[in-house]
Amino acid sequence: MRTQIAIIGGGPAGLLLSEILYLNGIESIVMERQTRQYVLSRIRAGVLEWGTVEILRDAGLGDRMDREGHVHDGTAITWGGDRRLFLDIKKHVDSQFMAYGQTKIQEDLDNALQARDGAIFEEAVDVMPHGFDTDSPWVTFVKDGEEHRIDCDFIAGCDGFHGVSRTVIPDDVLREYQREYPFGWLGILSETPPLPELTYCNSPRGFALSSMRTPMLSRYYIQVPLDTDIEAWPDDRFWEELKARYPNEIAEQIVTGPSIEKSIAPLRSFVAEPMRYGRLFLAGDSAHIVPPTGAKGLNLAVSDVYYLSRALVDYYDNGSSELLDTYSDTALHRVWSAVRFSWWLTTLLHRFPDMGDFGQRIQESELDYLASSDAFQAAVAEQYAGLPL
Ligand code: RFL
Ligand code: PHB
Repeated sequence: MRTQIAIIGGGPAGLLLSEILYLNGIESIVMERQTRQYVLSRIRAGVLEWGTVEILRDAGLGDRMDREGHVHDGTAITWGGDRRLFLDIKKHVDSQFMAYGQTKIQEDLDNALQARDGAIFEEAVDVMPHGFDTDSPWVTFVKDGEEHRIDCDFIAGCDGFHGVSRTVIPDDVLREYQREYPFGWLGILSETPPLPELTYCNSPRGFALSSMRTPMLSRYYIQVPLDTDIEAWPDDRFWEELKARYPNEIAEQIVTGPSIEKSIAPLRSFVAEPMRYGRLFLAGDSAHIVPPTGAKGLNLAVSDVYYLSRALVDYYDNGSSELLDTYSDTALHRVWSAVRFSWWLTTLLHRFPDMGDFGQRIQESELDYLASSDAFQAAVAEQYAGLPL
């Protein structure tokens, strides 16, 4: 087989890239390790920056998002047992964000791919990029026991943190930067009405977050130690701990019910540089991971795809390699900014094992300052909303 762009990974980065390339007359083939059902059922992100909303609209993926997504002017933060700040993004930087689940984006991308009869191999095993340091790269994989080879012009590594693409870049080229946090997030989904605002919570008992998917679907998270056994967290215990972390007035508004999903995710910051090696380009979680506190992971995957698709379109339309050559630097500039913001917000809102009462008071003092300073709020709002592309 032959195509222009071989895309490894059919998550949001891979499928969005394939869609934008298609709209620009560029052919691609996607190779995805998992089954379609598995990919469609993963519960992950919920918050879209406005830049992401516009990129999805431009790719023809805006219809259901605009119907079912919820536009928010800002987000709430609580701390100190009774304090609450509404960080007004609209007021400070004239932007908004959209609450719309990644699960739905994945469905929308899948529907768009099916509608155009786009090329995808699901359950592709042993996917391996080759020859990316030459002008004629190719990818091999096994599907239903049969070996396949796809020759291409470029390879896009959109295969997430545990993918193969990053690992084939030689050790003396690839630099990796990493921080692992000493906790994870225990998340549940429940068919109950959410709090009206996304509400981040700093508490001496640990971080909590109240988020939403639809008016009847809530998403809640609590910080837990890394060695937590999910079996030790039946729903009753989860709700009790969640409410104990929020100020009473907010805890009273939380509507509890049975969970329909429950999972634990570790928190990590990670960046791999460069994001390009020869004709292999990394995009999304294959090149970087942020802790979910800043809601940046999916948004970065989308901005990477924006930069990469723009560069590929310029290459095919105008014969210019300039944007391909600057892709890694351009993408990494935005990545590091989001990595720093996510690290900062994580550090401000979580309970670290060694921080003690002193560390708790320092966090509360910083949050008090945030509440008192329009300038500080504007800076945080600007970063939460997402810097311009
Ligand atoms: P994905 O989604 O991991 O998709 C990669 C795909 O590649 C496949 N794959 C392979 N295919 C072929 N061969 C191989 N060798 C392969 N290895 C892997 C995988 O099966 C998969 O289908 O990466 P992508 O596309 O870069 O997208 C990234 C986002 O999924 C991720 O950044 C976000 O979910 C992060 N995130 C959030 N981001 C936000 O912007 N806003 C949020 O509110 C937000 N909340 C979250 C989050 C992530 C969370 N978890 C579970 C880590 C909340 C949580 C709890
Ligand atoms: C979510 O709704 O899953 C979510 C929202 C905001 C975050 C992280 C996750 O910062």
